[in-house]
Amino acid sequence: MRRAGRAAVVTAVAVSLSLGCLTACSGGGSGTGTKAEPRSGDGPRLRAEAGFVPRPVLKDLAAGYLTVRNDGAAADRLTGVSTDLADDVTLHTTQGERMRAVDGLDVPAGGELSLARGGDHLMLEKLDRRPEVGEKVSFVLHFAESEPIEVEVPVQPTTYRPAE
Ligand SMILES: [Cu+2]
Repeated sequence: MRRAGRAAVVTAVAVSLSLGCLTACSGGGSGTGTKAEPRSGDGPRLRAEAGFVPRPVLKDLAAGYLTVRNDGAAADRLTGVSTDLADDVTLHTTQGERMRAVDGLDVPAGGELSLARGGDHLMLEKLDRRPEVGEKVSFVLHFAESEPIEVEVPVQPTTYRPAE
């Protein structure tokens, strides 16, 4: 019985910690709408950098590319993405000629996750519409550790490649 009691206390602490995080997250959204400051120096510190969506050829499938930089001391992991353009967004990796869905993509400490043609990318399915070149698509990136990041990327011509 004692043992069970202690386990229950540990669980309660874990729950209150995660509730604290939830409160902090939703509190952060009521400010100016810019991204929240990192909570401490030892965690991941992420920012999303300009990406793009090539104008899809069909209405049912599009790709998304962007870079997530991590200036923090801990790694994080992109675990999901949402957008109002499409019902489904999956994370894809490319192996040889084949794409494969994965449940997360690592953002290394002091490094970056680069989503680019021929490599890891976002796969958008069941689009609401076929977006025009110049239109902005907004993504919300969800991470294992960090708060979600919202990023807007432009629609580029279908065969566009960024200059490197
Ligand atoms: Cu794909």
